[in-house]
Amino acid sequence: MSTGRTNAEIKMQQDYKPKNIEVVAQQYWKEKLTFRAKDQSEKPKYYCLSMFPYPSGKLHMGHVRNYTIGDVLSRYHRMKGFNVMQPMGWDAFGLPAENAALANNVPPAAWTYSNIDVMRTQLQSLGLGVDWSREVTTCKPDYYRWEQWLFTRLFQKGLIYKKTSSVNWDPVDHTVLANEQVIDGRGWRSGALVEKRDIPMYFMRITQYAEELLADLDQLEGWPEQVKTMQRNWIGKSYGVRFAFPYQLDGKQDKLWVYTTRADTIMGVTFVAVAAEHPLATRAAQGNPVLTVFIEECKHGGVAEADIATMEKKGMDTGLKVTHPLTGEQVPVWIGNYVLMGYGEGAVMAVPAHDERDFGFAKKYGLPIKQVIAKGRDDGFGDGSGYGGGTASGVGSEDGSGAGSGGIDTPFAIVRWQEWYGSKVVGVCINSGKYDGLGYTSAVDSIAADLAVKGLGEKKVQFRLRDWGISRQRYWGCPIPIIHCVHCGDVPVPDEQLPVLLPENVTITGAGSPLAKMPEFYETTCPQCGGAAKRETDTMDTFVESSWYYARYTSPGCTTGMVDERAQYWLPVDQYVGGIEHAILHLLYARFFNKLMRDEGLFGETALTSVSQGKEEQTLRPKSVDEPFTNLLTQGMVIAPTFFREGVAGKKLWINPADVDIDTDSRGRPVGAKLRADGQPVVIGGTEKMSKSKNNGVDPQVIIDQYGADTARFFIIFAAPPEQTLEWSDAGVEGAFRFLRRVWNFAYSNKNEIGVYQNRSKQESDESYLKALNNEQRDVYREMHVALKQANFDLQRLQFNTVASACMKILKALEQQMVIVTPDMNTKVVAITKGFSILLRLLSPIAPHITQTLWQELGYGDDILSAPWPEVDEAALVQDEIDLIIQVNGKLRGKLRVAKDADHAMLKQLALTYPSVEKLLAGQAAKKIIVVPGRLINVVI
Ligand code: ANZ
Ligand code: ZN
Repeated sequence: MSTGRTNAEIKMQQDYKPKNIEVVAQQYWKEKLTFRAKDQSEKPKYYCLSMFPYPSGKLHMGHVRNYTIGDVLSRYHRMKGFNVMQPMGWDAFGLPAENAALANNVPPAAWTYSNIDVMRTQLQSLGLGVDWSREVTTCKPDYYRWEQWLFTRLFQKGLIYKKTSSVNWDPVDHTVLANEQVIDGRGWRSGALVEKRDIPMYFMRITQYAEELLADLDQLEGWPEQVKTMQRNWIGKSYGVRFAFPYQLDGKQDKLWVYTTRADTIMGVTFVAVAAEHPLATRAAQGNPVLTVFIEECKHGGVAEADIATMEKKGMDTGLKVTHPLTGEQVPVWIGNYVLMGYGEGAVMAVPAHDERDFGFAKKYGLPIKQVIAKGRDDGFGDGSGYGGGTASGVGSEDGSGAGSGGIDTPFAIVRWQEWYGSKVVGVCINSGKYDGLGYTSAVDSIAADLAVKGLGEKKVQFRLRDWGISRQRYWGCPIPIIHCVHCGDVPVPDEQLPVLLPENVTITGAGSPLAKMPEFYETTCPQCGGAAKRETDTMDTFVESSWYYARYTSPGCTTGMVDERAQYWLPVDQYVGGIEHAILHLLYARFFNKLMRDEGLFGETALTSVSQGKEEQTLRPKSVDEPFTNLLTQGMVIAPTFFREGVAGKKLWINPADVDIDTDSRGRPVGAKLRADGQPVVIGGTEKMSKSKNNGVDPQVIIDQYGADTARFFIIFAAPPEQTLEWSDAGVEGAFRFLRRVWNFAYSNKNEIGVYQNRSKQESDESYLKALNNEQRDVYREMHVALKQANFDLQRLQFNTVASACMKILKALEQQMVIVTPDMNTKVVAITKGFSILLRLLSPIAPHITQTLWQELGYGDDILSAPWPEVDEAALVQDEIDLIIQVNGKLRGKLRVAKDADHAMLKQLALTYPSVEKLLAGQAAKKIIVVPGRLINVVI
């Protein structure tokens, strides 16, 4: 551990100057290739991945938090003896580059690459232990080439197919708009009313993996429950009945199919509701202008499911009637805007007594409501407690919360299904003829059987999950490798013609995709017949690139495929760190891609065994990699105060916190704020997520320039546990800096003592010194190890904030150690040298630069990262002496240190001879002596 300096006099900088030392430490890591991960090792592997950034041009605080957390984990595991890999890259395709191109007249490629250069430098200045030799840039052909390769494989397998689908069309700009480019139903640039257009698009058959994507969530023990629930709801498996209402129209017999999860309520149907796009709606609108107008209106609503969930319920009678399959009654057919064409059959049996959407609809339009499920205690939901929450009910929204559930004021038991396929009984049928008295399961069974006899229905499992439309009519994305031939149809681009290169030097006009206007791009020949053919000009959804980058990091430079055999060593990712906003789509798509790649045979089949740290330990691996991310940490948001002034027409002008001075009252609470520039007051808004729109972002670069990366990192880790919201505080940053400066100052004041010890420790054992500690020194030594023990425990459960506070406690203990009066300097030196070495190592994942520098300067060693993780001195934790409180008549009179196992007779004796007790007794005998073991002795006189 010691570098064996011979010169006792250690020269080091007196003041903590983060700028100087951080550059030096970073240079050291760079030269030593410290973070270059080895694809083979005797150590167990630890693949630590943080979600890669979109190269917008500048790091924001959310990035800094994400990457600091990942880096703490990486460095900690490294010191714990793992073979660590922490890569970084760029999610480089996407719309903002096209928007920036329009605004600044630079090609998206040039804009993106220059942003990457800026952000790489910023990331490096944070001191992240990243293996940059594995950098992935998704807009580069060496990456997307393999995405195209996989596309062609999936296309041939039928896992990618073409289908006509609706998009947002801007009739003025003649372009397709992404959902986020539609603002209040209008195009973001043109302001024109957006229309829906049907165009052919490519879809990935993710529904084929729905069952596995759902089932495998159970094996993800290292994922937050909340994220798994959101995924389950998104996949939305439901068990129900598909059945038909027969009808006669235009002299023909036909059937209107519906899907229900509540077949037990079939006798309570009072109308049927169909989606506006349903063929029956179209048919009913023939010659009915009012209905036609209504249908058009419905079609103008958003395409997103979430919009539909929150929309006001609207409907219109079609005038058509269908026959109830069990009662034979005539039932009216309505168009309802809450019915989705893309789900189930695009039609529902409406049971207003027991479905809240139907209920609202029936109330609004005066339709009958017929109760068919008994309410009250026996149904278990009589108090309304069973509504909503936690099931896949309602229409899934992006946050997975479901929609529209919640108690409403109704006399009936409106119940969403709850784990009904388990044992839970939802209610008992009433007013349902032969089904009266049946519970949920038996009612559904017998109703499904009766429908089946008539050939009108059967039980059906259904998923909410839709196939993934990946075509985008955009330029800055991965070209879809398809060639359209009039003779041969859609032909995948052959391997030897990959990649289909995206031209990088283009002019973006905002009207239509540039690719569709470049004959040099789209004119080609058919790979099958050799005739003239046209290349597809759509590109892929950028979620495709982010679905497999984690795998590509394992195989940098691989030119033979998406990955090579190195993937088998590194996968799955041991720890994934990122924002909760990706809880559904990104994580689901990445899980899906993992399964696609596995089924393509890319992860091999061999079971690997490895030797860990010299031990004959067998790391058993599954036959192949089923899931990409073993553990998931979703970090909380970074929030900050907001400030504004009212502008014209009440428009808020947001002011950056950095430009504001805050006035506080005597207790430090803010009472007002002024703009520094003009000294005039500004309004204090709420504390909100750092964002451009509220102008409350703190620029990480400013913090790094002013205080150094270690301070930024320490503050971020200290201020909140990783999963929780972190409130930005300038005072907190100051505090972090002051702490690190104290660490530096402590090192500087004790550099020579520590230096002396480093030389001597080679000859003498520590044991004797530790034994020589006096009581006071021993207490402080123990405090330090108690803090270390807690920190090691907290590291295991990812509570890094308390690790930071343990570092503070240890420094305090060391400072105390220094001022304890003792004639024996040797013990003091050994205590602080060993103690400071613990502090430096514990602190190093959080503040890597200062700790690396001091480790070297004080002669502890060359590279702190290769030092062993500090372990607790368990012996120090055992307290052989304790302090007891001494009371006289219940009043505190002093403290007494005794041997932990002293018996009562001994304790009583000690209490009576305690000076202040002796004085009060004044020679008299005590009436009684009460001993509370481990706590106090009360002398009654
Ligand atoms: C009658 C009923 C009665 C329903 C009741 C629920 C409660 P999940 O569970 O999400 O799969 N539904 C079916 N297709 C629909 C569509 N295209 N658009 C909107 N809603 C649709 O949802 C299944 C339930 O959602 C079905 O069960 C149906 O309403 C409705 F007390 O049928 B139910
Ligand atoms: Zn052809």
